[in-house]
Amino acid sequence: MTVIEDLLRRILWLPPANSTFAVPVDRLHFFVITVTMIASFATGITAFVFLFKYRQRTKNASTPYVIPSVKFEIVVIGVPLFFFLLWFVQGYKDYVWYTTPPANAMDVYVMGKKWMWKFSYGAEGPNAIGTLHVPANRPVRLLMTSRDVIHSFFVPDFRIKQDVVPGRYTETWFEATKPGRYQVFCSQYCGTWHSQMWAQVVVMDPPEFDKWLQDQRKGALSARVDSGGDDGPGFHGSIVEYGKQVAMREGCVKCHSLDGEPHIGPTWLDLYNKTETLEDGSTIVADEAYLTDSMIDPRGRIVKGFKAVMPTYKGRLTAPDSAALVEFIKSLRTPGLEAVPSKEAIYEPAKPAQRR
Ligand code: HEC
Ligand SMILES: [Cu+2]
Repeated sequence: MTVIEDLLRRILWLPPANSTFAVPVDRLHFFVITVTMIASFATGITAFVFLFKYRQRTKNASTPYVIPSVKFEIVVIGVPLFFFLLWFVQGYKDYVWYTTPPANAMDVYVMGKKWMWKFSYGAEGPNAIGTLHVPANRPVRLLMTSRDVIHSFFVPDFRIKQDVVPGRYTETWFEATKPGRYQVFCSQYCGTWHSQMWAQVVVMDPPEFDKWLQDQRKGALSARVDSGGDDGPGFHGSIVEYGKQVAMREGCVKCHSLDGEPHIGPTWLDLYNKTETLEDGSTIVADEAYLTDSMIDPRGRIVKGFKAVMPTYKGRLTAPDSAALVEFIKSLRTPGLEAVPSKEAIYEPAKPAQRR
């Protein structure tokens, strides 16, 4: 990036440019912005000059009838068209680049779900919630799908944004240029905790990344729990296991048993999809939405036979935490009773699409 580009980036409040793609995207952006700014200034100044120059000088002055020359018409239509075509050609070139992952790209499967991002590195590779580790200066292709509604994977520092759609795979790719941590946002409004649907991309030096991946492959076999540090949820294992940890950490299990015995609160065994009778006599099916609501707003619906003593976890659980808790509750089934088909199992990374 040149000094001028860096200055423009600051003036326009753009995030730092940390992928190979960010530079051409910004260049096009600056080009379009500069041309349109100059053109609108010129138009504004012309308007003011005309306002003065062609003001009504006498009471009965009539407006002259102007017939512009052909040359004038050509310039007025031609110049904007020329710039438009330049933008188009440049934009098209960038677009083709952006939508064509290089053949040597590393594949990572991305799954969006309310309200978390899950990353997996193929069959033997590790899984991670909330943190995507990638090497610097190597292309990475993301094969993305959603488990529920439309989400969108947005990394401002990389200038990539791609919708993530249930029932089909979308892809995008990037090549990060600088080791560091970068914020991922969901940019499709997807429900209560959309604003917290965050993840992090951790860009590592390639040798460091290779070592990390190897360690993770070993660790994935023994479902290792790493306590995380500042790595977000920091668990590179199954989401159910992670949910269990959250339940321990938050003390849910002090009031909820996992073995079918009611305690201070109802048991979590076979709770999922159960028809629950509430205090006012109405019934409700304990689906994902109900389970989530019960954590945010426990006083909203009180289960019959229990006291309203559950504290609210609104603001205390992150979105991935509550999603993982729901998955944990869903996993608690009496042996023999038909298991809830875990959507995790249904989520099978599809074969990588034919490379272009
Ligand atoms: C102080 C005890 C207590 C703690 C701690 C507690 N709960 Fe509860 N919970 C209850 C009680 C009592 C009820 C039943 C009354 C009600 O619906 O509010 C309940 C109800 C629920 C329900 C609805 C159950 C049903 O049968 O419909 C869910 C889901 C739930 N809790 C989840 C959680 C989670 C997740 C945590 C931890 C993050 C948690 N609870 C922590 C006492 C507790
Ligand atoms: Cu989302």
